[in-house]
Amino acid sequence: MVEELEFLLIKPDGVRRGLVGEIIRRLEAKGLRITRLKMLQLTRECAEKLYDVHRGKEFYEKLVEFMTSGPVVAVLVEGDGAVEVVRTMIGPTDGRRAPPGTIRGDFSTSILENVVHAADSEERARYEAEIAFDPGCDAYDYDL
Ligand code: 3AN
Repeated sequence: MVEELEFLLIKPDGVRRGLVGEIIRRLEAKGLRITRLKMLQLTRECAEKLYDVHRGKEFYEKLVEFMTSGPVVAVLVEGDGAVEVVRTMIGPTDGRRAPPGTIRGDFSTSILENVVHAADSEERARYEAEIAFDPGCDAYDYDL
């Protein structure tokens, strides 16, 4: 295995349901190093860039709508074989089919609202992290 970088996004349902701490706890407990962390609300343009590979699919519009419906948390981690490790930890796309012990298996019964996103390669992780950590992609409106 080689040292890798992996990008995750805790989706609006994960944030709304108060699962941010639980997900970060699991990543740290596994031994991954968190190197960047940010809460943001994706602009529509940036959500579309993030999901460019799904443009044209029947669920695309619903997906973009959902991903812009509330704040998300962007997480960059590093570790040995991080892409495969994280993809295994989150489980398959459909929460109904994801095995117990995986994040989706433990917290989701939906194929759309499945708590967390993770890049499927290091190259994608870099592409997606550039979007999520770009200040121009953040429409989060909050008062201190
Ligand atoms: P994964 O996130 O497991 O890599 P992808 O890349 O195939 O899955 O899909 C990206 C996101 O699109 C999923 N996380 C999910 O929110 C949504 N999605 C995928 N397939 C469907 C579907 N058939 N119906 C609704 N939403 C879907």
